[in-house]
Amino acid sequence: MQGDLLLKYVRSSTGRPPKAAGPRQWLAALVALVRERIGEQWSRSIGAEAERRGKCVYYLSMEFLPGRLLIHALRNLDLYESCRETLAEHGVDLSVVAELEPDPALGNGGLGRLAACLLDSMANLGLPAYGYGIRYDCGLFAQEMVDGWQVERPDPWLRYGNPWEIPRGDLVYPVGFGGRLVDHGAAERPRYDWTGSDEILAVAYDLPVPGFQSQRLNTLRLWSPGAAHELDLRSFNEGNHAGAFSRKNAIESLSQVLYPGDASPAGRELRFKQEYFFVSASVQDILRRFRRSGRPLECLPDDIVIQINDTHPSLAIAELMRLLLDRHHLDWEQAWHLTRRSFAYTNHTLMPEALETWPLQYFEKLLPRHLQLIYEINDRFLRGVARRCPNDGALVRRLSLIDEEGERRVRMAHLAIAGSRRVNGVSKIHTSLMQRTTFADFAALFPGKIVNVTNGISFRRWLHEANPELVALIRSRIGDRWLSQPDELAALAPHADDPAFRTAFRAVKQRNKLRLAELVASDCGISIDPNSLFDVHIKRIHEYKRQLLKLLHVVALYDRLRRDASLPISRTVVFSGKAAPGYAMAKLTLKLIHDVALRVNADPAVAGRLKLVFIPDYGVRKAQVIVPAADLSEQISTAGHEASGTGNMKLALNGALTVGTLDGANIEIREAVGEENFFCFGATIEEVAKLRAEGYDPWRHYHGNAELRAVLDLIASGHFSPSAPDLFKPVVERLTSGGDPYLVLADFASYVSCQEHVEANYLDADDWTRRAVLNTAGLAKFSSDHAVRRYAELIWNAGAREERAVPAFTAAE
Ligand code: 26Q
Repeated sequence: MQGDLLLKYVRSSTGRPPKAAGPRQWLAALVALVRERIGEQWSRSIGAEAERRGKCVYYLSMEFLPGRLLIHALRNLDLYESCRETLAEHGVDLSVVAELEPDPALGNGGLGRLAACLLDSMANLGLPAYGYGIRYDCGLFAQEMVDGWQVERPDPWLRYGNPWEIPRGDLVYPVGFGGRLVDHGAAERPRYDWTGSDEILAVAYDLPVPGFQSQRLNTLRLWSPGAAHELDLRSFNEGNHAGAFSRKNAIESLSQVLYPGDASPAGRELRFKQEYFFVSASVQDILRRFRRSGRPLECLPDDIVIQINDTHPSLAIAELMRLLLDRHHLDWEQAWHLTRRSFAYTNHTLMPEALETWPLQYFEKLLPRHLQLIYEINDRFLRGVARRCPNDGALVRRLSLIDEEGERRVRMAHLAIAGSRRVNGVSKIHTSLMQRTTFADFAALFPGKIVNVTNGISFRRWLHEANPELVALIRSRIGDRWLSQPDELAALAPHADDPAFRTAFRAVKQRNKLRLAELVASDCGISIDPNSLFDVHIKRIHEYKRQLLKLLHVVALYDRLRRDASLPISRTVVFSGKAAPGYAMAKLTLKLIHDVALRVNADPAVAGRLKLVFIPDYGVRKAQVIVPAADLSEQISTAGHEASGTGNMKLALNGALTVGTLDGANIEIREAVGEENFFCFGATIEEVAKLRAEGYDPWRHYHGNAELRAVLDLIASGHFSPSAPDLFKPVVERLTSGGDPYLVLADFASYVSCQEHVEANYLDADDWTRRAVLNTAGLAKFSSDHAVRRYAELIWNAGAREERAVPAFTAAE
């Protein structure tokens, strides 16, 4: 039946008979089939009827990493098997067709993938929601490795168009920059007009967000500077060709790349403009939809909530104030009351260099009205602080929205906290650090405002789609309700004690390992042993995530094997991840991984018992192959630095055991799966703080640990870079004379001895599998469905459809 329909779509959407169709035509037909199935749902979901029934959540994010949609949608709609069979009958492999779909890599890492998982869960729970972001022409760069050096290439994911998107020529908003302010009001009641600004247009493009077997289909709305792409014809006709083109280029640059180079002032200014561009269009769109409901503005916070994903969209707070004051002519108190109750802010990092601030200069030049509003917000806020804590000038300076030291800057996190109903951290420990350290003054001022919602992941994407064999096995034991009710995955735990189940579980893992081995063979030209321990470190390359600690361990094992070839080691270490283009130490780390791999993999003394591979161009697609195949998940950040982590959840869900520090969500994962099923090592947050306070000296570890010294000396000696013996000296210096800011040397001994434990445990394959099953079952509560329920209860005051009967959500203020 579905098969016939599919054949019909091949003809109607490609103009070819099925026997003449190539993979691109099959892709078009499959998309048409899915679109037809979800189109009806979609129009019902966005109809006014559906929206009136629930509070609408607007999720604003500079990043989205939704991954490909075809297989996800086919599985959600239960069409996967029938379509696979129809294609097979025509000699076509569905997985080959699926590879042709562009992967919207519109994000860097965790924050963007979290946005996608939360949207998935909101659709699954029937909660009306829109994601808002930018339709970047080039998403995150594609990573190529040339002799071990990262080379960034543009990823023009829209080259052949995006089969899923719907351009919304009817949704276009003007967004202004620059200009000046004119006061129109009377002296006691000023009213400002922001005039003369350079206006560009934002055009909406919609992508569907289907839920699992649910009636609800949500929308990811991405903004593009659309109609403004037109050349300025008048200027062109007047002979100003260069001027007309340069304006066109300036406008288009707004959505050209995600994270334009942060090193130059031009790059920073462009990023600032991107933030305002998408935020202004989104807030205008939100108000338009709200106005259409016919409800009075006072009801705004009852009907909507705007969740801002880190501070990048926090200009939305000033933008809503501007629209309420200047367009809808509310007075300040009303406007501020509505604004503060409409926003909520999620913090994703406490690292000082990642806390966003913008120079006042940018506001003066580009957003003068918003600067004025931020001054006013700050003035009123600080007067309130002074009333409550008189004579504490230091406190006022610490809380101010403006950092007065040096070049004056707006502290975006302070704006976000002041303008939100709730602020949340993304793991228990991260939230507690927010309350006790970075935002302690705010926590004291607004008790109860900073709350915790530990991150979660979509089980549909990270199990159902990534690991279908494991899903079939789980279904055979506990059915499939857990796909829509993930908490029920916990019912798998007793099966860990069933030897037959363990055997089957291990066989699935083995097949997934073979699949990864194929990827490694094709991507890296290296053959790896699927019977070895697959030890996986996959995430952005950053010093705090400590790829170097893993690498020192590899070099230590290598050195041991060189001395004693009979050691019972059998391990494949897999790295994957991208470095920020301007982050020299991260890039040098990649080169070191590459050079160590060359040496280790070729050394006859190692005899293949230790392999090191780096899989290039990490992203959602590669993750979906690596994650199901991992035995060991490396979550080894310096305690206190990883806000949560979500890769840790994906790997444990797929039956990897974790070796990890007590950081971020690792702590909660360890609690959930049982301490005995988690390999914990390293300094705790308190110990890290103490070490630093005492004046941490990496040399002490260098001199006190012979193996560590040998490892560092080997790297510094040029052993891995014979043609450029000094190449890796900066790495070794960073870890020694450079002060080792992320305490790699301090944790080395503890890490190596923990890994000995891992090694010994892995020898008992059956018991390892038992513990792997307990990891899968224990991850039940790290589903993003669970996280969304918590957001709904604690922050949004919104019930998912099925829960709306539950009374008494307390108002969040
Ligand atoms: C800041 C200032 C100027 C320019 C860019 C930025 C910037 C951009 C992106 C700062 C941070 C980010 C991204 C942060 C991020 O992805 N954080 C991760 O979020 C995950 C989801 O909550 C967590 O699991 C990770 O622990 C956290 O690192």
